[in-house]
Amino acid sequence: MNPPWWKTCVAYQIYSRSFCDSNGDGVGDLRGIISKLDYLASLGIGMVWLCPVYASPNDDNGYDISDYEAIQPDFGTQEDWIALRDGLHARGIRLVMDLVANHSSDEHAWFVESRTAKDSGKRDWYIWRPPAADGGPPNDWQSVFGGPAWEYDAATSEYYLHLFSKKQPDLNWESTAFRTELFAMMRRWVALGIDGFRMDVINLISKPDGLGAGGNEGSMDRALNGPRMRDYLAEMRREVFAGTDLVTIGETPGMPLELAREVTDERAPLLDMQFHFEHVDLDHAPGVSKWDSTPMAMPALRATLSRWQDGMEPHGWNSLYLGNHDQPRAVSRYGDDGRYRRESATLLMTLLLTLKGTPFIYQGDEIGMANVAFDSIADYRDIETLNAWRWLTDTRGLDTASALAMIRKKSRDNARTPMQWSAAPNAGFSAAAPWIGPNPDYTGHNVAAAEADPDSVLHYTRRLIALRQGTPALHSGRYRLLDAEHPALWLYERTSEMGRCVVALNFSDTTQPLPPALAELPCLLTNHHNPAADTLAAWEARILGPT
Ligand code: TEU
Repeated sequence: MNPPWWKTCVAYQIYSRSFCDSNGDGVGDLRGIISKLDYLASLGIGMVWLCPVYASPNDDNGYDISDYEAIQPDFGTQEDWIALRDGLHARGIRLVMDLVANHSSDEHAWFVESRTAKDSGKRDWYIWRPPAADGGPPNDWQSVFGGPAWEYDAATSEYYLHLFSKKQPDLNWESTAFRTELFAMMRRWVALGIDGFRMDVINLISKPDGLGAGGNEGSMDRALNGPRMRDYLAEMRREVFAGTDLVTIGETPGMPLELAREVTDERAPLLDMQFHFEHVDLDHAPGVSKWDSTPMAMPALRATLSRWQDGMEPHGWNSLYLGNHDQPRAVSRYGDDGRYRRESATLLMTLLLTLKGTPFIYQGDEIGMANVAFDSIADYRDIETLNAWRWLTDTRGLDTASALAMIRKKSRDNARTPMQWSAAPNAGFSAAAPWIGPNPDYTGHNVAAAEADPDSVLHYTRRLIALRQGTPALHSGRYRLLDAEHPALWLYERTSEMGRCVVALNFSDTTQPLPPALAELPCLLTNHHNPAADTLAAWEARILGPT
């Protein structure tokens, strides 16, 4: 039996606001993406995940949706969206939309109605609770973006739950009427010819029993992987996806491996794949905050990803990513964005494209885009970053230089600066000043320069995707770590009935001897100009085989 399409293709994530602005308002849009369709096709990708383009007051850049079926005017019109869909499909690229259904915007008509009265018809579409005995919030949960997860609403003297910003009230999946309407809305998108959904924080949808009135104190983590999550996902699969070949991709922070394997089990899947967070949380100081960093060391990354590679066998399926719109840039975090920027960016791309699972390339990583170091907090835009700034400087009392250093390292805005198309003003992203400033390094690092340089990350990425597509061991072969202890080399093989490949990655800036058995294998691809058979140069990546 042939594997489903989403197991053999490479995905590309577009952060719509920052990809390409066609109409000179400083904000990326659908026509901008359409103007880059040939570029997308030239990469060899088979799927685009489009970050939210729905109507939104933009408190969280579109992850606060006020109408699930309207296109945000900043991005264009319904006709533009149809043109994008058709342009992708004409090039053999599937279109995956973002589904943000754990919460809506507080400006969504559902919430506007819900908050009017305790007996409103949509009251139970959101999570309302009376105040605690002291008049304060029902429990001690803190929101992901800082501050209490409950907001008092004077109209009805109750609190509503918001795990993210207070403009993102959590929807109540216990309401059958809500779920019925949600699934109908999803079916209308399916009827429009989409190829799947990436589902935002989909493991937060089932809240623990006894929520409110002092219940479930301790940590918001109690909202993860809740008691009825499986039931809701099974119902959604039945109601929306039965009989289709659409892909369902869960974003699931804090979902343990055992549960992820169960949820993506191909014999009875609730989701086809999911994004775990273990490797992107490795540099968060435990128990403090994501802003407090510990070093990102290769052996920990190797151990974590190897655990997921092995642990999802034999019936689960991994989504693979090293960066996205919420994370610092991969080359700055796991590589060396200074002296070895090209080498480490290509090495990381090799890793991403040779593990087992469906790889997601985040826009700009194919040209090695790096973190930005803005001069001042005034240059940052992200709600999480701005809230963190107040917390770091006010509550924790850090001086501005220390707080800025933390922000520069971890801000989500690192991934949200405009896509660097050329050395023209605004990185060729827009004719006007963009909504967020470009990374000043765009003059040297951009698509036009990369196209002209045969050694660029971009050309290497294309070669890598083509190699993966033509080498069955690289998409279906089992992963096996060859050396769990080496301090600098990550060596693994991918084996299938159709052959075996070995991947050798040097995560260091010194030359490393290659084990003799590997040195004899034919080289399929390397990111180095003059590979020596028995050594790996600094940040060299080599794919050997097939054998
Ligand atoms: O992210 C979920 C999530 O857990 C993030 O909040 C992430 O952990 C955080 O940014 C890192 O500190 C999704 C979306 O990808 C994100 O852009 C949204 O802000 C969030 O959900 C709320 O919809």
